[in-house]
Amino acid sequence: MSNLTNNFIAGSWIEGSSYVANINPSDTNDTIGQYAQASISQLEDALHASKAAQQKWTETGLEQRQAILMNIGEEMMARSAELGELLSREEGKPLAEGKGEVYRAGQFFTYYAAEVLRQSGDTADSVRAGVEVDVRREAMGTVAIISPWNFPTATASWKIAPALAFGNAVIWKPANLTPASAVALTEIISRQDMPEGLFNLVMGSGSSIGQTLAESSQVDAISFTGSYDVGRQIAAAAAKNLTKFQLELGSKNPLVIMDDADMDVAVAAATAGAYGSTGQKCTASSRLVVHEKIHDEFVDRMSKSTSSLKVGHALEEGTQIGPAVSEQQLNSNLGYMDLARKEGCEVVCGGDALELATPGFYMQPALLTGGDNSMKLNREELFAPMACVIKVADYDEALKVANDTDFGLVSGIITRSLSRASHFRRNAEAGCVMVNLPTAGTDYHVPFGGRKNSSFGPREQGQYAKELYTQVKTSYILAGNP
Ligand code: TAP
Repeated sequence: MSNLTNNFIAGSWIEGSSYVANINPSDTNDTIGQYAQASISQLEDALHASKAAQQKWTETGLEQRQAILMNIGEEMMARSAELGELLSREEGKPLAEGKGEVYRAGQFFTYYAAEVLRQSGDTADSVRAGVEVDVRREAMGTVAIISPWNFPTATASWKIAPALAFGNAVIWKPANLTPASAVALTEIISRQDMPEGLFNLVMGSGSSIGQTLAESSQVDAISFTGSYDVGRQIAAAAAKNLTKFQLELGSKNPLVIMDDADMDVAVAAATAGAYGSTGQKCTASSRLVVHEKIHDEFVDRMSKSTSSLKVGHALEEGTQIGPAVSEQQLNSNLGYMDLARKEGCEVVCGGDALELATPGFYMQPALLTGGDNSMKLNREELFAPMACVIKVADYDEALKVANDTDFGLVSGIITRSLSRASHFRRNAEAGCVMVNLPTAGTDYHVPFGGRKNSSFGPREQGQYAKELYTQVKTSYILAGNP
């Protein structure tokens, strides 16, 4: 077998017990490489090495730690064109999105490089005379990071960067569908002057390596992004060892479009939110909750916008919608199209599989109308380039429909009314709210996360990340003669 790529364990690139092929979803004739699958004993080696390395890392000067994170971030930004192309080749998102993702991932490292130096704690007098109190944060120890394929570099980076910045060792299990991006990031990290074993890449299947990692008593904290079902398994595994954990899971984000909306803003936000990254975004808006007064005009304009999107090979100039990430994902999308028809929706445009010049998992983005919020289509996460319009009579109904979901990651509204926007912002049952913006598109210096079944545990990103990656210690010091 040629083009073998290995895991990075205890400071060395280690051959796998087996290898899996990484196939380009835009062209299934293109095999990107063969990627190592770690054995359970290799995972144990990584866990073992992480312990001593983490101890050394806490003793590493802050400026060195800061410089290492800065180096990683700057290299990623400088190489975003090259690494973005690799990401788009294996994941299928259009080239501009792939490059943008790698650049953003670099920004997570440079942001957390700065956070290394933001050292603060509390001091207080004890209630006992002559005793002082010192409250500070310390690293958790070894952190397990389990990440999905849809943002293979950014999601991992917003976990790895704070984990290292706050003094932890990392064991990273990326998704098996996007190993090339994981290896590219690891290769950059592997060249840094860090203790051997501080950062470990253990590629392998979720059910084997992922599950064993989550169950390990050697892990001090777990950060997981992925599906709701797997998230519950992680939670059960973590609970057995009382391991601290955080979950970012599924979603069913609504975009409300009111009768006073700027129609250009509404169509642009709905198009970007519903179809960007082929709908494979946890922040995608698959429910378009539209006021009846502007329903027909919106559907007409949205139909034109949706039909004009160019579906194509991720690396081809002009492509706006790439393929689904895998055959399984495409079949799931087409299954949801069948369900939409069975449940009584009208297909305004799109929804069919496409055959293009290269064999890939292509589908026309679909716009559906006649939707009801109780339909299975409007209850389950699709992860597809599909959006369903749900007609409502007024703002109160719109808010009710928007909140009527088991999930709560992002909720958006398009309106010119400040009072409606303010009311929506206060009453939307979601972790993130967007006003006159697409539901997708968040920053790196502020918290990110959801409510209900979308998230569990501390928020990610910005300074809030320290809630997962650190633990608080309160010390009492007898300072002098009482
Ligand atoms: P999952 O199937 O849940 O996979 C996520 C990761 O978990 C992968 O690395 C997977 O490994 C691993 N995994 C699978 N089974 C496991 C187990 N039993 N124990 C430990 N790890 C296991 O999700 P996905 O299909 O990759 O991603 C799509 C889902 O992620 C969607 O539901 C989406 O909403 C969610 N997502 C959420 C967010 C946020 S921030 N809320 C962001 C992006 C995606 P393998 O795939 O390699 O087997």
